[in-house]
Amino acid sequence: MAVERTLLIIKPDATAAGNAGNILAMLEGQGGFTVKALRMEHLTEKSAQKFYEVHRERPFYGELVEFMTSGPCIPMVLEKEDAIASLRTFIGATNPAEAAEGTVRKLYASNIQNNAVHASDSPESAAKEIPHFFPSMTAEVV
Ligand code: FUP
Repeated sequence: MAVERTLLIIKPDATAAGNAGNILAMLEGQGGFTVKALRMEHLTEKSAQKFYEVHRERPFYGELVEFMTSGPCIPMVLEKEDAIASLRTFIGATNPAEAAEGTVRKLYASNIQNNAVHASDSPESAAKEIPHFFPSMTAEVV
């Protein structure tokens, strides 16, 4: 299986709750992901709107943008073999009520909106999302 890069965001809820360190330790330790880039950033409305553009017609889009701009978040680029799919499994289902035991969202998410983390859902998403936060980087493993 190929080594890949993916984008993870520790969302404003988990950052404000002081869970960033524990989540990062899980990702690096048990998850075996390598951190290739990481930053803390308070998203502007324009940036959050662009990031979640695929959801702009969904009823929760406005609230999602409001939540994502409510405080600082911590975007990072993670690398590992099969990183994209394996990170999605590692974080658990979007709705924490449906997330498997031991996943990041089971441990740290409050509800379907305040769900602690985001992870790219496909190679196409990773290719767009990595440069959104890290303009000098791509999804290509170098
Ligand atoms: P995911 O890829 O797991 O982040 O989930 P989705 O692409 O389905 O949804 C993107 C984000 O929209 C989720 F992280 C949270 C938010 N969302 C809501 O706020 N309400 C909903 O009913 C569904 C999703």
